[in-house]
Amino acid sequence: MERSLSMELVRITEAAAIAASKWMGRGMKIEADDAATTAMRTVFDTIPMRGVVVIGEGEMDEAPMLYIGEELGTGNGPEVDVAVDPLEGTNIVAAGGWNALAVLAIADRGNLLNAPDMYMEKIAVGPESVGKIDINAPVIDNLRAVAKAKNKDIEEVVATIMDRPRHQDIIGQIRAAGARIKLIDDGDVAGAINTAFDQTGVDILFGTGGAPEGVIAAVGLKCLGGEIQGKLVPQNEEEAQRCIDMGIDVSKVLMMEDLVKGDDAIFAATGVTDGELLKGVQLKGGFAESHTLVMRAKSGTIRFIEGRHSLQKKPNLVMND
Ligand code: VTB
Ligand code: MG
Ligand code: MG
Repeated sequence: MERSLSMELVRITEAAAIAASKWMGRGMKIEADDAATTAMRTVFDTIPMRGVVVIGEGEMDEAPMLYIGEELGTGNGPEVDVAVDPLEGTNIVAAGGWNALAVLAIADRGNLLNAPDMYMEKIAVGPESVGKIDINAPVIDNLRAVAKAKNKDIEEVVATIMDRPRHQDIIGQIRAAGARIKLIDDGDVAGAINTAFDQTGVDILFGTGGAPEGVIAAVGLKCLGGEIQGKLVPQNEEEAQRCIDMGIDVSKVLMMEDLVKGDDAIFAATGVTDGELLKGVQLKGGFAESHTLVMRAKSGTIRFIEGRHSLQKKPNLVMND
């Protein structure tokens, strides 16, 4: 995979984030998602690659989604698996909240888990705590392991978890252990990635969110030298059957290599709304500013890229609806 693809991916997530940002706080999550998806597809198809969507936004008849199996790119260049979430946090954008991202990841063909669209229980940490967590261990053991790895008292550890009734038990266990919590409304890709960046103040992610988001976060954490573990949590017979059909044993913990094989992978995310790690898009009258994180697992390079986009020269950036 060419390393120059990294910069091309930045152009894609920038376009999606700028398009979605137009809908911030307007209470219209579907419009925001459509804008991001359309922008993402438009830029993707100018990029020299032979991509196939393995983590996407539904099935073929659910256009305008980037659907699983859709081919992306010009049809020349490297053969890659593509995982997209054009707008990770549609509700966040609708409410003008925190941590919405336009995000995508690519890997060599066949290297991303084709995770079904269902829930995944997750635990994620940054580099210091790699190899020291276990999704099947009690919450307190994982908190102790992270505290030790980071040379902290357990009271200094910050866990992040989505604010959901289904998480009451874990939240109670974190509190009982004496650790602190950052509850988030949505967006566990940002939550997982944030554990690998000191400036976010977050040490560990717990909780159940989307399986597709788990695979995308795994690519990010692979680039960062962090770790995520996941377990699929089918909610009914049909979902359980889908796992069986895909040859996935739901009692098995999905480790980094199960989620993304090897290290030929790239992750890019542009902030749509402000977050701990990335500022959101700002529309400044005539231009838009964007903040993007792009990382390559093979080289371990992590870049923060600030973009300034002329809306005079590129009016389509905000007008693709
Ligand atoms: C999860 C999480 C995502 O939406 O899919 C969540 O992984 C949906 O959770 O990051 P609920 O079913 O509890 O609403 C996000 O937060 C945003 O896409
Ligand atoms: Mg989405
Ligand atoms: Mg999402």
